[in-house]
Amino acid sequence: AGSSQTFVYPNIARGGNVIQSSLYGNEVPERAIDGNRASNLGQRSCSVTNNDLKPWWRLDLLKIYQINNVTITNRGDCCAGRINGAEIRIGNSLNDNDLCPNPTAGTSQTFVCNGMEGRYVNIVIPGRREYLTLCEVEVTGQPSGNTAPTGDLYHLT
Ligand SMILES: *[C@@H]1O[C@H](CO)[C@@H](O)[C@H](O)[C@H]1NC(C)=O
Ligand SMILES: [Ca+2]
Repeated sequence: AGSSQTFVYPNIARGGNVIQSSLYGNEVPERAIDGNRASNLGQRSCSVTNNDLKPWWRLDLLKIYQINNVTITNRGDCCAGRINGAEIRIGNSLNDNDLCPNPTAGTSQTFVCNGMEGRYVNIVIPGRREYLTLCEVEVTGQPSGNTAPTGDLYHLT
């Protein structure tokens, strides 16, 4: 355990793999799990998709966890409302996931998911064309007793 840890509970997002619906500029999905909450886009710590219909960002925790909290840091220098209506969906596959409370515009917000089980944490903006910007996504949880599904579940249709 690092002594410079900001949070009491380890941030399990740091060890995961990330992918998003598309790439805006150089704002790669890994920036949302770089351990840095800097929220000015110029600080190069935010992920951004293109102006996609239903943009999404997905974290693969590599095994199933019971997830306690998801803390999202929104962009701070502009455009805070773009995250309105975003959903946090947790589950073990792309088609089988459940909703944790919806993010709303603001700086850093914690959503309590109360032990929802899942290998994947999806952040999706349904129903409109939007840029999805995430300056940091932090996740706390414990490994579940269940076995993770195998195979590459990254392919969206
Ligand atoms: C979850 O978030 C709540 C509210 O911010 C906090 O009190 C609690 O310590 C957090 N728990 C974990 C496991 O991160
Ligand atoms: Ca970041």
